[in-house]
Amino acid sequence: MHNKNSTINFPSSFTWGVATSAYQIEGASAIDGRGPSIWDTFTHTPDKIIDGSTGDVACDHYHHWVEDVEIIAALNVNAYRFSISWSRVQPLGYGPWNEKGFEFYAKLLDKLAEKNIAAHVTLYHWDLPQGLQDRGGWLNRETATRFADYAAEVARRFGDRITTIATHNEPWCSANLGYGNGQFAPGIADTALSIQVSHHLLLSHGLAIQAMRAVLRNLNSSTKLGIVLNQWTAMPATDSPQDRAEAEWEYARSVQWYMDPIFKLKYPQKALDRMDLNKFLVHENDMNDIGQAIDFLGVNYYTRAYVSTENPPKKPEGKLGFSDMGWEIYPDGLTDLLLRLQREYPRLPPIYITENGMAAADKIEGGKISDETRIEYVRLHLHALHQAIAQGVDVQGYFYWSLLDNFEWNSGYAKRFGLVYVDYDTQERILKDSALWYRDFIAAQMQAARSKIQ
Ligand code: IFM
Repeated sequence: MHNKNSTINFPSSFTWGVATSAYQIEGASAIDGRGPSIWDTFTHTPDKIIDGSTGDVACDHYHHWVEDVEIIAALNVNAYRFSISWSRVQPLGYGPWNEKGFEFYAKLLDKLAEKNIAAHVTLYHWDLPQGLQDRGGWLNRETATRFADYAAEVARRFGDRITTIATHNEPWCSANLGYGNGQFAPGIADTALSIQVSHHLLLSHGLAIQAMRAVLRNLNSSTKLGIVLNQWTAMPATDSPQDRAEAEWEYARSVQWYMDPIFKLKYPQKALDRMDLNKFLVHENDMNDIGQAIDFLGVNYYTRAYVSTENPPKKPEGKLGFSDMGWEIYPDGLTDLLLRLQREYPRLPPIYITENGMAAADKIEGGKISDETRIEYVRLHLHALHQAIAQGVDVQGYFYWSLLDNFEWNSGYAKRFGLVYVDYDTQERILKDSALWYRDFIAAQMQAARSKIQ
């Protein structure tokens, strides 16, 4: 039996990182030519965000980026995952580029390089330029082409200094929360539309990969290209045929819906069978465009789906507790998920765990934030990840979500995911105990790797 208290060693080449996204930390929403995104519009619409807050200032990372990179370096990580705000570099999502916007990311990339921290960039973390939303947003096929133009421009400018570029972060959320239930921007609740949106997001991914490949080839660049998907295992609450069938449907519509087009060039039949497809239009060559070879898959894992057909539905026992988001802490699901991906996708490229972390009701006491539950969460997930690697899954890195407490979408600032506490009144950053633990854990891993080489 695997002992969850034993020391584990990850491969010496392993990537250790922390992650953020533009709208959640940058602030400076109307500075230096940035255009509005759908999240600016959404947060400025009454009753959309639990605490009525916006990302106008957030962690003011736009003005604190030097200090933030110093913090990243102090954590011993060798990688930083962040996203580019599309409307900062192209205010409308089409038309002219904004040089000031590109300058911000150029400075950030230079500073990271100076500190030997690899840059892992996401192009789209949900913040569509409002200019494109005004032309139909992700319901308009044209948006996929505009996205490919933007991707190519980023590759052209930064292809010499980015380690990986992910096209999308969690397209499931853009489609199912942005459209399906309307809890996220642009807030349109229509399930049939969400299916078409998911198709255009996947199409934009494939077109962007092709456009970036052409640019990177010319630059002789070694930047790796991929996508980041949020995934979970779906476990039936009981052994009943109904629960088991429902769990498979959940897995098909959430995980396989994005994986199959990319790695098998088709949508999963099990999902198609139960979906409302009356607004679903796929052009002839779309699946070939989507199914481009990619160099890595980013997996974001937080919890499992616990599926019950009973009324009221059975709830998970939560032996290890629940996070402040109400999500069950279930590390074994990460091992199960990775093993299932390995079994089902022969074309699976190397994986990065691009997000994993938990929200907790952190408090400063005596100048300290004792977030023991978060430390335990990370420790157990690293063990679960190690288990998957030991069974042959090619995982090359782990990024904690998030570096900083930040704007947690429709939950506003009420939920704190950071390793670093942010006092939003003063913008002071304070390392939580989990940050110190992660820093020391990585140092020990690096030390072990060095002594193996000697
Ligand atoms: O904060 C989000 C992030 O933007 C995307 N993945 C999940 C995180 C926690 O909800």
